[in-house]
Amino acid sequence: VEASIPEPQRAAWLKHQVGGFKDKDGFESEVVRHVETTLARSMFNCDESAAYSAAALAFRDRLILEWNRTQQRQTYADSKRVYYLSLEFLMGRALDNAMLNIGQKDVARAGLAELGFRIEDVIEQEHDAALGNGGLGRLAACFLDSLASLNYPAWGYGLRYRYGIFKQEIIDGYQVEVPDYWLDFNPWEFPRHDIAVDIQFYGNVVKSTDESGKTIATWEGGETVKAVAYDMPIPGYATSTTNNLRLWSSKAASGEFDFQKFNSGEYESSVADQQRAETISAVLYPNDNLDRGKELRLKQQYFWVAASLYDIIRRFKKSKRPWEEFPDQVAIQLNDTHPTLAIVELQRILTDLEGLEWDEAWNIVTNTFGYTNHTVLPEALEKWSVPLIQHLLPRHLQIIYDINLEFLQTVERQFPNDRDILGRVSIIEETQPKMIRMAHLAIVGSHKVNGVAELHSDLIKTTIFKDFVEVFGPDKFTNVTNGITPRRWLHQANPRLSGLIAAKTGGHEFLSDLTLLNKLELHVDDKAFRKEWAEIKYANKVRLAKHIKATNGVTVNPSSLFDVQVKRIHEYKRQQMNIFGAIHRYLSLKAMTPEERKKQQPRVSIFGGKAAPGYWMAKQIIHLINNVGAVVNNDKDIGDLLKVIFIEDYNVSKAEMIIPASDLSEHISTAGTEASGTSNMKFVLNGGLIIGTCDGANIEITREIGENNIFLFGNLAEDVEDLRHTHTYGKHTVDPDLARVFEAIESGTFGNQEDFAGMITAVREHGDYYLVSDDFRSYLETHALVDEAYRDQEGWITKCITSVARMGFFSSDRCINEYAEEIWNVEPLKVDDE
Ligand code: NBG
Repeated sequence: VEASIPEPQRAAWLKHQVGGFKDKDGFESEVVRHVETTLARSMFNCDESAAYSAAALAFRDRLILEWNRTQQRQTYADSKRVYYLSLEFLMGRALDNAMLNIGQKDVARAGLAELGFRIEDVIEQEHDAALGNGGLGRLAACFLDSLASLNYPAWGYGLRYRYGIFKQEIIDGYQVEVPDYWLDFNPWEFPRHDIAVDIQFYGNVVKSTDESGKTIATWEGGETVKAVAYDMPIPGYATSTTNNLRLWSSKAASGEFDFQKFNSGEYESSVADQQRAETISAVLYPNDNLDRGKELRLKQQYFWVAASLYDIIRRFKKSKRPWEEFPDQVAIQLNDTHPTLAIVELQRILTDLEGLEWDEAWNIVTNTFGYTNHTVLPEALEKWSVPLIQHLLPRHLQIIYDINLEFLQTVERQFPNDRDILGRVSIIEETQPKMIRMAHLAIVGSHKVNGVAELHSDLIKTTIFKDFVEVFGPDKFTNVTNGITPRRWLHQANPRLSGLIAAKTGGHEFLSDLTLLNKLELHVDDKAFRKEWAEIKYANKVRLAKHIKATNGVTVNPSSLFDVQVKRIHEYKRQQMNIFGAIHRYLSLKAMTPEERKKQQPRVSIFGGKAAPGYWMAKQIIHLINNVGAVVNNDKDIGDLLKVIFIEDYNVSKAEMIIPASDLSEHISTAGTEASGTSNMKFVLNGGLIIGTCDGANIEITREIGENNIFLFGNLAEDVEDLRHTHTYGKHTVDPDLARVFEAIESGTFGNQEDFAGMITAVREHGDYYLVSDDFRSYLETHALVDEAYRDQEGWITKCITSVARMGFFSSDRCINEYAEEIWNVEPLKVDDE
């Protein structure tokens, strides 16, 4: 429907168009206006939370105007757009980011001060938007920032979960999950009640023949649920481009509730349909790197994918182009296999609804999609049971079978003498029940498949997707090493360091071109610069120490070496090895004379991260860390020499405080298991060093910053398989130092030994799948090297500065440009260009 204002009335519009605040005064009057009208408060009733709300609304108003201009410009230019489909967007807070990206933080600081508030306190009021689990979700958020900052016409599509990742509380050393209800007040979203799509589930397929004798399949009946759009503006840094993140919320298709039932007294069941529908987008599944195959999760995936495709196609149709031009106008990136049903849904729309021939449709589909793989862990690879898909999406199951049939026929022609390959590459796994391998479907339905770091991209080509390289050739598989946005992870998280770097590199240009950091190497010997560098690190550690005091009640000395491991708790990430190492350190210190102790490097071992609620071993690891802390932190012999801290509820905002305060961070996954890791990049960018395995992006970080600036240890990916074979199930001889640690745990030093039996058994009895014992010695030795290196403070600072100078490669801007050129074939489009 045409809804534009007729020419004669446009003058009135232009006259009254608002522009958003321009300066401090304008900002203040917007804040006061929002406090007094939008929030219905006054200067006698304005706390920090109200000040936050009003400041956020003032910025939101500005953003939405830029948003409108960007959308108008992109519609008018009608060039190719990118759609990033992700079930997770771990955005964190928006206000600070908005202020910095549009360059108005100083204005806001001064304005808020005049109105009686400290900007830092106001920023702290915001609840994190935590619609993700870990690295995968945060990567999507960094990508949105880069896409907007580089002026790419791009949209994110996701789900508007009512509950994001749970809030973690630590009670008596145990993790307790508390729901994260974050939508109470969210000024950053715009409900679009006019943009609603009906989504179908269940029902059955009816076949008929048309006049020409062609079979027509129609999907009929079943349940309908409404998808309502909520938009979040994504401001680019130092540009007018403000892109859109569209999140779908589920509602009952037929109004609020069933009035007939209500009137006839069936009050409860009258709301049941509504609740059933709203359940779809109610909650984020809290598993990281684990697939559980739940029906509701499949419903979420189809609901989101179908609504997004409907929206994308509606936009494409506005330009009245022929279908064959779809891949020239639309690039869709699948963030892991979660949105893979989009491949099937597009094929269904093109053939069943738009009447295209199968081959013509399939050509469009495969040229539209790109698939990013984020893990090789078998337990994380998605499979859906055939009966479940049959039940929920009967027509899609038929199409999947047809896709598979066509695919296997070409493979058979290609390898006529190899019967086994068919079974290995098939989209259907012939188990009981049969399973659909979503990664296989994603590969077959995309024109490019990429891994997220070099080692990972090589591994997928030589292990899990080996046969597909044979089938499609090597060019379909590529690598795009992950990156992070320097805006949030340096400028926002560490403003003083960002300022110092700006002073030495000629302004804040490096935030748009991170390779400019290399200018820092010229100043590595500059005394005053080094001094300020050290002071900034110290101040960041003081800030973290205050947080630890306030939340854990433990006093830590900011002069100690801060040794940090913050990430989701997972056996493959080996937090257990870290805490075993800390126990080893504790036992060694205890065994020393007071004289010997004086020579030791004081350390604070800092942990943080959530365990999936159903991941028993991960919860045991958290429990052990807390119990070790309770013993060590109160041991008078030890004092400042060792503290063990677990920081509750690790999230994006906590990361922004913790990362700038680290001296050493741990990225110690079993080689070959961590696809990339992205916090490793954040820590180095903030002037901290790494202890890590030769895994994921650690390898490329080493190549960029130099082997002398990183503490690598442990077995290599290529040796892991063989090592596992040497482990005898039932009686594995563990490293003697590790055995001493186990003895201490088993003698009850850290509480009831039975609470930790599982962690020990996994190593000693169950084959030590993650090679904790194999790597323990070299881990301890490398930590000894770290202590030695840290004692030489000047040498340490040189390593830190040099590393930061060489981190330019890890900007998500570089990463997004690679996707744009090698996978999407899209060009930037500046809002102000005519
Ligand atoms: C995660 C990997 C990380 C990687 C992020 C982003 C999944 C399935 N994978 O190593 O474990 O950094 O993806 O690519 O969450």
